Amino acid sequence: MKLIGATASPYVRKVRVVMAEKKLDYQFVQENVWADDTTISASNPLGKVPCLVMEGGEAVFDSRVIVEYLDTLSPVGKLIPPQGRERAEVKTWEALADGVVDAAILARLERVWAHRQEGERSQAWIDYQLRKVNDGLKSMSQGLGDKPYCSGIHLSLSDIAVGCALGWLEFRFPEIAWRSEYPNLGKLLDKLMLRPSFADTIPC
Ligand code: GSF
Repeated sequence: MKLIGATASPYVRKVRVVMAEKKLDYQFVQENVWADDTTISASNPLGKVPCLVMEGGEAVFDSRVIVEYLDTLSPVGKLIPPQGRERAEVKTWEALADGVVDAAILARLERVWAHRQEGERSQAWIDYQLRKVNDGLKSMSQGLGDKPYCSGIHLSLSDIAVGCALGWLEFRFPEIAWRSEYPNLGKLLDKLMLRPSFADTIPC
């Protein structure tokens, strides 16, 4: 399997952490999707990473589809419960964590996207997206409470998605003081960082 991605991307990191936790082998091909000469659309017509390219050349995207597929490849370290309420709970945590990142990326692009002129940037839009980030962080913190993991009693995709979202916020939005406001989220990320899967994929 070939994973097309970038080391700064939280969605790509989620896939790489899952690969490592499941002890799966893959080739990591780095692609700058923002470069004018990117060839990502040959694999993913949406022009986004991560994109998993299978042995036969078929492409699988987006990150939620990829991690769901990877979890079926090996019984090692099951990350998504097979059915029912537990499964819906884990997928909702993933949607929440990804949603926080989606909103933060929209806010960031409004500020930094190279093809948007100064007068075209909307502070109201940035504030609107950052409200979602703050509400999402609050909801994550409330959902985690004083439990060791976001859902269930073991590591699951919930923790991986939340850890990737928090790690990316720390990287791109150091001004958001989520660690002081939500110490339980900081504790979770610190615990995740002790795992090689997280330590080896720090956003850069
Ligand atoms: C989001 C992928 C994405 O936006 C997923 O895979 O979960 N829902 C998708 N990837 C970004 C890279 S990053 O900001 O992490 C991307 O490839 N953006 C390029 C573009 O044209 O939006």
